[in-house]
Amino acid sequence: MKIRRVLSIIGLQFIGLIFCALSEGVVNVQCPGDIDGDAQWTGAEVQPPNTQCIHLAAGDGFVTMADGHLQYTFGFSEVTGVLPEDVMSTGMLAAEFPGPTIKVKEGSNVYLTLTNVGMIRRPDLFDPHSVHFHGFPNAAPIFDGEPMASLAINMGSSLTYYYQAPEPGTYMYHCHVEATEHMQMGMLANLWVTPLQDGTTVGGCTAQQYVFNDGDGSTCYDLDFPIQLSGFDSIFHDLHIAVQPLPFAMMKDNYPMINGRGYPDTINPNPLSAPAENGGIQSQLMSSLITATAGQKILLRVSSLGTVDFYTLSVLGIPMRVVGRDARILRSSSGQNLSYITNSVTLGGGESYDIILDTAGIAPGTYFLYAKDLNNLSNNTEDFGGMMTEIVIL
Ligand SMILES: [Cu+2]
Repeated sequence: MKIRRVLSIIGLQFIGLIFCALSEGVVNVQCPGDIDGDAQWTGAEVQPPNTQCIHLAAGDGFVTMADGHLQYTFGFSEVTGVLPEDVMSTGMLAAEFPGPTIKVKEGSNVYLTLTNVGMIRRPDLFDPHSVHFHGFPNAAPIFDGEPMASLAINMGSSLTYYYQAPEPGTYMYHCHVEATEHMQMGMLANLWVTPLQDGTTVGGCTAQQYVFNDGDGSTCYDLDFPIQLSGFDSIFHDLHIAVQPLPFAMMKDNYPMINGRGYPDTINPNPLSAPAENGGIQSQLMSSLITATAGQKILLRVSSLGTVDFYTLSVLGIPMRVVGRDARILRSSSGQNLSYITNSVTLGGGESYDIILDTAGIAPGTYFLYAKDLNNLSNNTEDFGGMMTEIVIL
């Protein structure tokens, strides 16, 4: 009894120390030309050419599954534009799922600051976090985010990653600290690099948007949509918030999702309602509803950051042309176009596909994009859900 009391006092002091440390956290943002540290250029601040700044927070939060089940999460949140003194309070319990989409231009100098705001609902955890650009050609391993070969960021600390964006395509990013746990808990997001060819007319592409520097307009598109696949194992998440041992070897996803939601939440065009446990912060911002006018070319930027399963995706009624894979254009070494039409693609974790749906000649109506493995079309025990969304052709 005595020992338990001593331990609980030590525990309380420890938690107190953590919160003192967090409130004293100094947020340092490196962004050339930005004087007030909000990672934006306003007033007299001058943006250097080809420079992009981003500020993310890493912490915890809550999301709601399509059947109403609440899940505790870790995640990234957007704090670009927030003054340094407000970043800790803004980022706490604000984890988004998926995290904010990063869209950068080929050739840009990118300064990404990550601030670890701590896990407020698990104050016993003092996990660092990192940003890992998956499949991305980093010039130096120091900014790779893989914690054994580079840096990870402790609670109350910030680090500015620097990247040049040399290769256009569809990438993804995630935290690489204790990756199985932190990725399963929701530290996942989309990362896109747009090509220098954008803004020019090549091969009659009036939209002037391309997946790659194709030289012939063959990867031209009118609209692009994120399709990020992942799954939650609700037992793992429930044990996490209950401060219980985590059964890594038993991990089994029972909530398959697109962009952090199961059907029919995928077709809700708005952010989902904020869970009360988040204090009114919306955490599932990304809709997967795809709307286009007949004749437009839709680019699906498909990526998987599932930690358990492979997923097979299909679109009914519209041919899927695969033009890129893992952020590389499908071309032979002699320049031959190797794109192909299919009716399904299968992705393991960390893989991406660039798929163009040409809706010329497609009758207006509602089409489905869905996982062909039927066990992924459910929200745990609720049927007709999971990894599915709708494509509305007007
Ligand atoms: Cu992490």
